Amino acid sequence: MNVQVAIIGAGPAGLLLGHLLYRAGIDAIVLEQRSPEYVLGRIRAGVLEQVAVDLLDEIGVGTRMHAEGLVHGGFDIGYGGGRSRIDLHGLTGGKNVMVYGQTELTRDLMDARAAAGLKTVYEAEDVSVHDFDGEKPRVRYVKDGVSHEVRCDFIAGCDGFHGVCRASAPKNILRTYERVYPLGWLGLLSDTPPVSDELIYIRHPRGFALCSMRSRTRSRYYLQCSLADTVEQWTDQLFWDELKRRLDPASAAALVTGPSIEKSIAPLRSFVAEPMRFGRLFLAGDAAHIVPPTGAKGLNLAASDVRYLARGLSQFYAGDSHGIDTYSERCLSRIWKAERFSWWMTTLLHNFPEANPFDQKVQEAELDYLLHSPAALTSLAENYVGLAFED
Ligand code: RFL
Ligand code: PHB
Repeated sequence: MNVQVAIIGAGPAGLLLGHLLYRAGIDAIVLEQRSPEYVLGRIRAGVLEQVAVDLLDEIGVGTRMHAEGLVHGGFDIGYGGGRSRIDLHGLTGGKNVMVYGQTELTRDLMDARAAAGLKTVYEAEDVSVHDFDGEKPRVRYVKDGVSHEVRCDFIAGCDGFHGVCRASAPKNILRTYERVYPLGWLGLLSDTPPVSDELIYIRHPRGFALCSMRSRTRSRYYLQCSLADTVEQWTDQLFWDELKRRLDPASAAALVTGPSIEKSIAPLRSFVAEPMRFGRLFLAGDAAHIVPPTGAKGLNLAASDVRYLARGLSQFYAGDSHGIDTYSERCLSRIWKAERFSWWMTTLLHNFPEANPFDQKVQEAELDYLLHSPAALTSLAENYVGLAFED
């Protein structure tokens, strides 16, 4: 078959790009190696910046998000047995974030794609990308034992960190930058009311913790854990007991516990691949970069990448290649700032096994400075709600 754009991966980046292109009148196919149920079963991001909210509105997919999502104008930092509120709204001149799960956003995009009759091939096996150094790239895949070939103008690699697109980029051009943190996040989802109306990020000598939510009746909690830990070893009871130890006394007393619906351990990593374009192959989202989840930036970066890519491709079909020629550079300028912020927030709030007493004192001083400096608080808030676009 022939299409203008072949999108590899039906995570948030691929589905969002698919719909942006559809709205721009560009014909695309999405190839995904997993089933829809598997994709929806991955419990991940929860916080959307204004840019992601605006994009969903732009493509007419924001109705349920506005009805069910929770607008947050601040969050708390728990420290030294107390809590300090970061007034995002006040510090940024009126900006907020939207708490709406990645699962729900993905479901909305899947539904919109199906309603528009757009083609998505789930459980596509052995996806491979070819000839993207020329003008007529090809993508091959196998579905139900039958081989297929897609001829296209462009390939969008939205296939996540372990995908095939970055792995197919020429090794002499691809450069990667990486930091792996010696710790993980153990996440637990439960149908219990959140402990607080807003998120709480906690620095504690026993390790970081985060109280988040999906709705007024569904909570998402995280605990810093060792990478050697297993989910089986963390019974629900152990999880709740440990969370209570890391919470301030008032929150610990208010915490409602219950059976977990999901539990998983995620490693923490910072990673950037440069450039993000190889001829007619573009990388977007986790395929090109990873941030540790502390700054809530991963999904938002995926949204900003595909915003640039969709605009660049629309311009290309209107006769102007400037947008795709500057795609990599413009994305990376935003990505590195989010990498810096996510690394900083991770360093500020976690308990690093290799930290010596000096490191710990500096970390405490940094937090103390932050919580008492309007300038530092403004910088935190500006980054958390999302940096403005340059164009
Ligand atoms: P995804 O979601 O990984 O989707 C990639 C898709 O590509 C498919 N795929 C292939 N398809 C075909 N052929 C192949 N060879 C393929 N290889 C892979 C995969 O099956 C998958 O469906 O990447 P995408 O679309 O770039 O989206 C990125 C986000 O998922 C990610 O950045 C966020 O979840 C990160 N993240 C957070 N981001 C936020 O903005 N705010 C948050 O609050 C937030 N919290 C989090 C997070 C990530 C977490 N984990 C688990 C790492 C919290 C956690 C715990
Ligand atoms: C989440 O709700 O899953 C979540 C929220 C904020 C983060 C990371 C994850 O920084």
